Amino acid sequence: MNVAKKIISRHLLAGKMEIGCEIGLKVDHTLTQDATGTMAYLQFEAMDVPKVKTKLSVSYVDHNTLQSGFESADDHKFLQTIAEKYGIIFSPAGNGICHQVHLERFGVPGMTLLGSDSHTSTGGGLGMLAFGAGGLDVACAMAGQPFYITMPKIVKINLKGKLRDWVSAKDIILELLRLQNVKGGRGKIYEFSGEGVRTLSVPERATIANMGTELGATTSIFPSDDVTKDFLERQDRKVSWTRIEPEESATYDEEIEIDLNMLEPLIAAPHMPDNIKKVRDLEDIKVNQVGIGSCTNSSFADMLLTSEILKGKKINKNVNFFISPGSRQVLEMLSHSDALFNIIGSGARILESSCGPCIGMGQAPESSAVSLRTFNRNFEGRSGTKNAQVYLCSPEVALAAALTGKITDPTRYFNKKPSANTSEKFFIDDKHFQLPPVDSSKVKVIKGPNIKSLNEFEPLSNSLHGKIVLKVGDNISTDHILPAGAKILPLRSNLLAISKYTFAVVDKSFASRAKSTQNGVIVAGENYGQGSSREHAALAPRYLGIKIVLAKSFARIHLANLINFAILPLTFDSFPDYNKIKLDDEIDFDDIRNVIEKDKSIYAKVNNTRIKVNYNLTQRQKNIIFAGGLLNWIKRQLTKHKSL
Ligand code: MIC
Ligand code: SF4
Repeated sequence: MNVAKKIISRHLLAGKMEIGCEIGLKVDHTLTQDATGTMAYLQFEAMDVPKVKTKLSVSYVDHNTLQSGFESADDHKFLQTIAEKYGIIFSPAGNGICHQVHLERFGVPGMTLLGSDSHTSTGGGLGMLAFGAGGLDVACAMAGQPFYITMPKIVKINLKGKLRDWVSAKDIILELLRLQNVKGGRGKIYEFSGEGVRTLSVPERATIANMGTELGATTSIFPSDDVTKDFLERQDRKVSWTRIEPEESATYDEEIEIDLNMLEPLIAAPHMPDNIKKVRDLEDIKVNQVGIGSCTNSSFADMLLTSEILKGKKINKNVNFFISPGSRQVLEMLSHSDALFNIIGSGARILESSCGPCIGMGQAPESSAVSLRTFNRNFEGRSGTKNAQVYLCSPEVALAAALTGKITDPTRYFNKKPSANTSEKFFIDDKHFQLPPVDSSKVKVIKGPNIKSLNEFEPLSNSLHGKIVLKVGDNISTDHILPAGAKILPLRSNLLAISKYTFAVVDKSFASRAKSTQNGVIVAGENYGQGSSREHAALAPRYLGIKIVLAKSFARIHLANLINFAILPLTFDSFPDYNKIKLDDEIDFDDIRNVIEKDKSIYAKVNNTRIKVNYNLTQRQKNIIFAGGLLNWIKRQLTKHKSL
């Protein structure tokens, strides 16, 4: 067996390890972050389970840390108190970005991790089988339910050779994005293997596993080997280590080879992570802003490299340069040496250890600015400035641009790479994690006025007379469906308020139009819902009356979120039919519930033609849709269980 199958087989609760079959996995760890966490814990609370049933659950505060009003601070207080009540570790604002901190202090090779954030896959850098999911799926896992996925193909990424100086782990994942694109990873787990793996540290592996999400992959994973052991030893967590490597005779469903010696610095140009170019082909484009941070590139090694390069130098006067270290540990270690001094002295702006600019929480670039970021997503408008040109790159490329003021190939600009010593023991300071009390009977959960109760949705009706309220193209991300940013993120606990921003960047009148239509249908192209795990991108449309999304294809997490909130995901049987439908068309689905129950074909009536549409739902998923969503269904299951 390969590494992925070894871990799947040890966690398999339902289904068979056959490609395309639905499998249910036991979840060992969960993580939430504050932007998705409030909803997830409200849902968990509604399940009426006294304590979480996982081995470990951590609630991180890292996204909404700007606190420009009372809303986010209230959310954080709610998260702190509900964590105490249900046996969850609370990691307050300032501790760092969930994925970086989980890797440092909690991750265990061979275990499963489910997180209400799409980049939970970062744990794959440590040999965890780690998935991003909607908050409701995470709530179910905390209640002891299996996590369901479709058994993916396991693709071996065979890394040969060794990276040259100034070429980095980020370039490996950008190369994979060049080869496979933002939908190439759907239905796949990327398992990294080969001699090149041994040359990559755990943080470098984490950078790669993190951005596997941009390929649409189910997840990405590395073996747990001597490099992993060394990392855990230096984190004072040797006991967590076990060796997990593929068997000699391990087989894979596909294989891709990447020769690390041949790689050169790459960059993702606006506005998609797969719009990959060679840095040397874009040289001389003027740069206005550079940022180093986010869960992709904010490790101690990334920051130390930044310090070594910036030592005694000055950032170009036309560049606004900021860093956000990934965790308190990283920041504390930088401050123990001259490293932070070098960075500050270069003219850098030092931001909090949080997601910050990656999710549009500050540092919006100037109009039409070129911004180079070491992040993982560059969807249009995500930075907070609609016409900004955001590029994704390695810290090496970012630093070259910060010094020269233009896109610059670091292999040609810099001399020998400085040897940054990252082999020392990490600085361990766990006192800022808040452990739940053994007896939580007196804990009072505090809910501020912005935290509204959950909405109930009615089950799918027998027939649906709908209207097309939106028609969009390929690769629509959840940032298009429900944008983030400093203004909208604080409304994540208030569905009524946040739903007004649904599709705001695509069509400002969408929300009011959909609400007045009620039986709204959205028509979309391929890979609908790529990107983040935010279930609000399904919840808000559902709240506005959307009952069906008819697309050419869907992204994994969003598809699950649609089902969880009883929006029926349908696909075109024949892609040219997409062209037969336009905005405001009436669309009829006769006897649809019955048809799905009996596994018959669905035909939609639109513009006097019949269009065949497909659904690919397991019995479990049908039950969820028929029940009006996962929460209704799970509550029924748990009640049944209790009364037995
Ligand atoms: C993101 O990077 O888009 C986010 C913000 O981390 C999201 C989660 C969210 O929308 O709260 C994600 O990646 O899942
Ligand atoms: Fe935070 Fe950005 Fe990572 Fe999302 S991608 S978890 S917003 S740092």
